[in-house]
Amino acid sequence: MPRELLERAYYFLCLTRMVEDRAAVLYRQGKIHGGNFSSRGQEAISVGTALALEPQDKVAPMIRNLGAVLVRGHSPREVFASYLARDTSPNGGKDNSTHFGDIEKTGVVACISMLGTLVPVMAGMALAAKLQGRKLVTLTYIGDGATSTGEFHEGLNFAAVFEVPFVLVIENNQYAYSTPIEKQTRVRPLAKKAEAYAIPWAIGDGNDVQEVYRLTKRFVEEARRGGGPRILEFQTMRMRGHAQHDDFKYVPGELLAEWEKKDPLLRCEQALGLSEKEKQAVAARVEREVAEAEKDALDRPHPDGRDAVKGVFADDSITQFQKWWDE
Ligand SMILES: Cc1ncc(C[n+]2csc(CCOP(=O)(O)OP(=O)(O)O)c2C)c(N)n1
Repeated sequence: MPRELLERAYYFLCLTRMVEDRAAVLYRQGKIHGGNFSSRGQEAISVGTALALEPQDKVAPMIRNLGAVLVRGHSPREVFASYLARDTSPNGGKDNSTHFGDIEKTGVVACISMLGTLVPVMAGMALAAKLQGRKLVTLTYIGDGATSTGEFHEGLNFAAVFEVPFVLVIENNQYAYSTPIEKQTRVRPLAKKAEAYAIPWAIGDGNDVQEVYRLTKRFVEEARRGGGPRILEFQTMRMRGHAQHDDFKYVPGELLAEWEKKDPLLRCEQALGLSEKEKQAVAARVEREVAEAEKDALDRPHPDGRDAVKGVFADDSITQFQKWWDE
């Protein structure tokens, strides 16, 4: 990666980690309800892949892809407003996680919780783009566990048959909730599943942002030139529980210690050769931005209950609901 881009990657790696660390604190303070997820240890996959896309491309994040959401231009303000369900939340406070996007402005297609579903959705979007003659590529992510779902296979078969410009990124973080990969599938590497559909694949080090960027860029450009879909598998480790409620005691401590040494932020710092002073300067900038965003969200009220069905049902249902609410 050119130095300037690598510096940008480092900034987004730090920003992702700090936003998630602060969200975890807010969750523990009882200010965030529902789920609160962390991509700690795998931030380089979200950041490296998103940086390899062009502005017209579309990306659909899952719960461990905050880095991609931030790189594409959503602000920490929006993230905190969403987590804290404030009136400024992009989803109107309906979901207190990162299930939001803006297909036109940032090219982010909102996360769908049902595992595997984004594969056919993004393959379909790629087909639409192809039919319209638009040179855009779609990309989404999937965990090791979700490569066992039916939609993963159906979506890939569809993408291969119609030769659509779609890239699927498998994040092999070793565990799906408490299920280790050995109990999930016999196929190694996971990306080899692509061969069932004659899709080219590659594997890479998910904790090295430069490798993630390089491989993604290559596959995205091949897909853009009409080569059809591509699958990338990145090896990494989930360094936290499935969500905040999960103490992940089922993960051996030695395994975590081994991966801690391969921390993607550390690797990026080493690649850039940053001095202590330079690291502190980035940390101070990120800290300030995150603190401002958090305060901004906490200062906002929750949304008006009247708007609960806005964006969910057709307009006349909204009017009926609001009439009922007012009565
Ligand atoms: C179809 C479907 N089945 C089950 C779930 C519940 N669920 C949510 S996350 C998860 C584990 C996912 O593991 P993996 O795909 O490896 O991704 P990771 O959480 O490790 O990033 C499960 C079982 C779901 N959301 N959708």
